Amino acid sequence: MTSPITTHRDGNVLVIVSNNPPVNALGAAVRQGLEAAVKQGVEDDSIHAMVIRCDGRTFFAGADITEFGKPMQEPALPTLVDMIEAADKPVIAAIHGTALGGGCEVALGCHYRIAVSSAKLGFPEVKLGLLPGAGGTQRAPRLAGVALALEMCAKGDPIPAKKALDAGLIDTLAGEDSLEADAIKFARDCLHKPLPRASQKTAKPDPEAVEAFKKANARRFRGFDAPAANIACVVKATEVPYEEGVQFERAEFMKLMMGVQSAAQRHIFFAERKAQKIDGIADDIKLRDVKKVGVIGAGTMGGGISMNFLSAGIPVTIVEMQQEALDRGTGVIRKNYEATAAKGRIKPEQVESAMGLLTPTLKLDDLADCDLIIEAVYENMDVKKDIFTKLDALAKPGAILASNTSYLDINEIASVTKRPEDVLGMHFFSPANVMKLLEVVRGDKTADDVLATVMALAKKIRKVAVVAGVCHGFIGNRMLMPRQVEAMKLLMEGATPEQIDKVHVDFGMPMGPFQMSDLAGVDIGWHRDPTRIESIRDALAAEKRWGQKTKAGFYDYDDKRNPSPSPRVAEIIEDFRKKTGTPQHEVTTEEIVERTLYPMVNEGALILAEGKAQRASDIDVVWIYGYGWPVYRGGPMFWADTEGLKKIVGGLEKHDFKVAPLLREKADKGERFTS
Ligand code: 3H9
Repeated sequence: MTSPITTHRDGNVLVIVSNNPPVNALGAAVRQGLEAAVKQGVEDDSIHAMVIRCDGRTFFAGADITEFGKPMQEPALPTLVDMIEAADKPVIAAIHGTALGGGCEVALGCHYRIAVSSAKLGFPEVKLGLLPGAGGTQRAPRLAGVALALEMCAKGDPIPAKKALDAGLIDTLAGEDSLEADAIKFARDCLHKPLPRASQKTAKPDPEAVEAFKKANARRFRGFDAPAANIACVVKATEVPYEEGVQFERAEFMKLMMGVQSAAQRHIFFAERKAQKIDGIADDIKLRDVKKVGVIGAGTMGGGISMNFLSAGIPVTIVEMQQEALDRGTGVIRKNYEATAAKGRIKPEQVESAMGLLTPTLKLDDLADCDLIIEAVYENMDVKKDIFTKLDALAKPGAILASNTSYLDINEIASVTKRPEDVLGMHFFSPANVMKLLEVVRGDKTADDVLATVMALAKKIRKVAVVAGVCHGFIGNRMLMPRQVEAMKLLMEGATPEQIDKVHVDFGMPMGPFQMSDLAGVDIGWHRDPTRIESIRDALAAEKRWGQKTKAGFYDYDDKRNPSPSPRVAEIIEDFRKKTGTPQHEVTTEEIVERTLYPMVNEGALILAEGKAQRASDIDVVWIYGYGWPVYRGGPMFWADTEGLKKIVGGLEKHDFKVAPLLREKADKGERFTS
């Protein structure tokens, strides 16, 4: 097998090149090739300096994650990085693309670093539940100071080359098209200078920066193990010599690597990428061109949906029925962009360029030249059918017609058109410009190229897309339903909204079922007849307890929307308990978990067996990106695997749920949903 590492010479400089597509991950063959090449450079007296660079789209993007959990092949990455640093001739890292994780560690092990200005450097290990385990937590603070090292290691967001230059992580910038030549020239300039070794520098303690960092990120880090371990390692670098620091780093790395959280986060890394693949459709299928998008409805959903395309530079025509609603909708879009600009996340001119791509109109006919039209009006089958009948008459041939419905039958909607093959669901999650999930709903007759086009488009607008089949609520909302039903039953049997919500928040969800109802609106789906009170929800809705928007729902809210338990809600619940004669018992945390979370897994198994999700990991992606399921628990199906499917079945049986046959089968066979 040919090595991914090759070398060539430019006079007395040895250029070491990695070519390991797609991202130059530092797998065994790369590490072995690098070791051999550096050894050659050290031993050959006619070589005076070395340059390490990569072919393809990026510098090393990190250790090869697929090797984790398998037997280690020598050399280990930490050994290799130390060996590079120990070389007695200048070694220069020449960086383009993204130097990430182990890749960034290789760069920091080199004596000097040169990068093109479009390059980025970072330690995303924390997002995999890990920490930089090849000296990164020890070298980064020594080179760039504690504050930046903490940002990079414990948060995991990469920094641009210019920032890295200012911070001392790289030494100089190279031309975009002349990286190798500039690196060789730089190497020659370094000859005869003392060799700077990051491990030998001193990292200055900065306890104030550490405390401020912890405080500022407490919410973000809630529930995660890896950020604290990253922080501990960076702090350690300020306290002990390098040799001792890396031992500490190694021990912390191994602890995380063996833990469930990292396994869950790595599962999601691959699950997210796998979700893009559509079973039975070739990767090279010809896609339809989507140059112009139409959105029907300028409400919260339609506006948010439009922003995704505008931000990606795709023109949008947005339609409303009344001028006032249209003005309000476009006003909200502008306000959202301006707020983002005020926070410094986009430039003021980007507000104008995005708004310049938006065409508001009152005429549906103005959508005639759109390549994709997304209907985002309220959930009513008759209304949707009426719109699709009109769209069928006006849309150009080949245009993709999508509904943003969150529950309704896409096949039924498609059936009113003469082109059901062009129809599918695009279920965005609110707020649609923020939430990353997009459920792409494949109708019975949806054409392959239509589905593939929308999946590719999702990537362009930075969504994580998952293919779902037609069923009530698709993947996400269908699994939400049994959870909501059980939560209401538990209220009737003696639990409080606060108690149930707390169990969910402690589990790692951003909010519990009742906090979610209050945010979404208790009146959603309400029959709007205050005299008809058949449930606790009806009673709340009748009293205008519609949630946060009316400052009262399952909780009472103050002016800053801080919730507090509501005595009135307690009364309403008590009243219902009495009226229905529901037997009361003390509800435990265990029971809440078993009755609200286990049924979700059960529903997931049904969805899988019916083929409404392509794979269990897709279900996990839906729950992570659409509902804030804690990523360190890997999604409901991965979580069920870690709990043990037998235990889930036992819990369901204990509470008289009908166990999904697939779940029972897997539990009986000792199998898992996820690999
Ligand atoms: C680490 O370094 C630990 C060390 O500190 C210590 C060791 C002792 N390994 O994302 P894409 C695959 S931990 C294996 O679609 P993009 C990916 O699965 C690592 N495979 O491309 C996909 O495969 P497929 C720290 C990897 O252009 C394909 O490459 N590093 C790895 O949108 C294309 O990926 C990270 O966490 C990997 N490291 O984004 C960086 N990376 O085509 C992780 C990618 O079969 N990677 N693949 O689906 C990324 O963030 C993005 O891939 C990157 C490119 C930004 C590089």
